[in-house]
Amino acid sequence: MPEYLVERASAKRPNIGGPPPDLCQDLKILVVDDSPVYRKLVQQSLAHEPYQVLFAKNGREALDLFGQNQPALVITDWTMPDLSGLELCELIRRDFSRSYSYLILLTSNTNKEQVIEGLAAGADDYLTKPFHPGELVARVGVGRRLIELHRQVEAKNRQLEEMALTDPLTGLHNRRAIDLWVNSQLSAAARHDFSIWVAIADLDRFKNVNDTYGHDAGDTVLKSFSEVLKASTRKSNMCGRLGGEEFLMVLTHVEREQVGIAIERVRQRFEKEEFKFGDGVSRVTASFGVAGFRGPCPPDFTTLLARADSALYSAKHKGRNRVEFDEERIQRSSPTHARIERQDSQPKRISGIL
Ligand code: GH3
Ligand code: MG
Ligand code: MG
Repeated sequence: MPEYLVERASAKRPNIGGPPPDLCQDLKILVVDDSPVYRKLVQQSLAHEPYQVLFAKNGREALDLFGQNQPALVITDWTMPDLSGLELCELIRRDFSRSYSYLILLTSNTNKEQVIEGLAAGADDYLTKPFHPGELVARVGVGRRLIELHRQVEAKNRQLEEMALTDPLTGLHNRRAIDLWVNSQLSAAARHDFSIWVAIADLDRFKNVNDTYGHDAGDTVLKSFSEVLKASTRKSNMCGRLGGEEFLMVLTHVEREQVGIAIERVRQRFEKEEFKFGDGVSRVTASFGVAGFRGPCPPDFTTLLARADSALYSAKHKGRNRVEFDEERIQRSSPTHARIERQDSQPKRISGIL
């Protein structure tokens, strides 16, 4: 068995006053020392602590294990044959900056200048050899508290980031998330030569729903439409709420005909939804405006949106509850793309195409 095998320190002792057990199980400590004696001493010191302990006997092995396991804490010797503990700290800080690990230098060197150098290299703490087992456990405990705080802050940040990109009413992506995604997709579409379509959906005479049945009824309709959208959106595509009763669908890698079919399906599904407001059953419909692009020079998102919006205007103008394509040609980069950019004299009703 390799010497750096993963060892789980004994969990027989009850975890009184410690962190929640699942967090402990999660907490990995990497011990790096070329001396088998010191590896053993550290192992014995942590034997009754509920951590998962990994061992490496040199710096290279430590880096490999670090990459594979992302331990929360590292206890490293200073002087080793390949990488020094100092270099190891520097490399960890440089190459694994996404998540914080607490680094403890274990050194027989008591020279203060070197201690300062070690802390400057990225170590959080140091301990001199020969060490006191209780002190090691206590310092590991300090590191654990700090790492737990880090994890909480990271989780909170992720949550906030998610919230900043989500529409609270429908759980769909909000305008900001849509902007980020579409802009990255527009560049990718130009670089890798695939088509991209945006469709704006606007609920028809939605103000009437609010005015007749109240704002909560309006919200129910918005949520229902978002469910239809989610159910109709493939993984590679995206949908979101632009604001108010306007939604956006983005479809990539498909030709115009398939886009028409997909959006027409959304329109029909929503039209069938029944809402029990007041004494009776109500139905609401939506109108759709679509614009597409394919070629080497992507338009900016605002331009594409404006084209989809003008198609939406046309859908409203022609009686609502329908899908209209913007037929304006943006560019023609090869004959195969001509289908997307075809300029018809009259905008087509999708129901006519189907
Ligand atoms: P059209 O068919 O021309 O689109 O008519 P419309 O009534 O849907 O359009 P209009 O822009 O006149 O009205 C949109 C309404 O959407 C007005 C506003 O009160 C309502 N609205 C916007 N955001 C929300 C929301 O979050 N919840 C609810 N319940 N209503 C909203
Ligand atoms: Mg509107
Ligand atoms: Mg509307």
